[in-house]
Amino acid sequence: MTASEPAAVPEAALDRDCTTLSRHVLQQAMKAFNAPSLLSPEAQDISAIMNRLALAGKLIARRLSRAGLMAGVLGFTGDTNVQGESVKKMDIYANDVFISVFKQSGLVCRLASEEMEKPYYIPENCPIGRYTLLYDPIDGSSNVDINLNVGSIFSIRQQEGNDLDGSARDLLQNGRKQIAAGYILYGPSTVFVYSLGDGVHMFILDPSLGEFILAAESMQIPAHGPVYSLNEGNFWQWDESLRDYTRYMHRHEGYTARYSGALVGDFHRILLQGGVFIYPGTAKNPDGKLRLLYETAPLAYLAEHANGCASTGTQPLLDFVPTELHQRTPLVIGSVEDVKLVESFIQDRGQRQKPASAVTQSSK
Ligand code: P6P
Repeated sequence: MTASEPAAVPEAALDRDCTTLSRHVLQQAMKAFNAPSLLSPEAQDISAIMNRLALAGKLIARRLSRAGLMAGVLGFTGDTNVQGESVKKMDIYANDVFISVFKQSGLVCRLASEEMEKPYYIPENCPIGRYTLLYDPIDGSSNVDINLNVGSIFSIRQQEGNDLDGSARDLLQNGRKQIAAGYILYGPSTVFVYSLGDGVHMFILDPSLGEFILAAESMQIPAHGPVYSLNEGNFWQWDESLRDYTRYMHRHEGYTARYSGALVGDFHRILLQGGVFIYPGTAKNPDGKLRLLYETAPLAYLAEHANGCASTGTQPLLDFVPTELHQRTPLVIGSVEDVKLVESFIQDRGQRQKPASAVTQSSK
């Protein structure tokens, strides 16, 4: 190579750097909506929505990266939210970021969030935008003050009817009504994972470009994985079937427990490596802690589109019909074999189904 000739950049590396989230979503949207061209309104709309979500992710990632250095980022506001949980300052900041990025967007008429009792309406958008964003702005916010991973979870639905009374009753439908879902994981790198119903795709934020760059397409959850993820601190509050399952995990080789206290991080591990995440109901809270419309249903949508599965323990999670906006459900999600094993303890109790690939150790 002479001094005047540019260094040959491998084609693949250049192409990969050019596969940004916005380019990828437009191609996916064409397929999802059987759109004749990139210019079809639906493809353009969903692409613009995803780009606004990416902007929200960048703004939240930036604030998290400086959390320990800025006043007013860490700690609690002193309020409690509709869930009865203490609100972190970061919860409110992130919630407001999502609202701000969709104002003047003309795309989203309603936003339903873990942090807001009722949906937030953007009136100027409502005559135009037929989309509703359902989101958990910061999932796992107890991790913020200790610099561990947190995430944002989102789900997009199309509004049905005019919702003139502001009851948003059309949102009380099962998870198969979602047209898109995903999450942003704020960890050592900021990761954006989404699906429009044709595969699950992962992007990593390149801060030097300010772009989310494609890292993996059409991700597949392995049929079985070594990880089981649940909070054993609640052991004595569970139904006996979950205690039996946990004892089974303790007695058999090939399993390892991982639990971060943030659903998005624990799910992301399972998306990449396989295994199962469980948040069961307890005697005190039979429906468990996690919320359907903006936590368990979006992740169940991703799990199913990555050849995994998700259930309440007794029915496919995407079939569950909520009765209220902040409906909770138990969650069993991840590798098909591992979810089925949990279900076998819940549904048949003693009828243990050993996964094909699990290795058993002589019982102690
Ligand atoms: P526990 C965070 O508050 C959250 O909603 C999920 O992100 C997480 O998986 C779960 O609750 C942790 O709850 O009861 O184990 O502390």
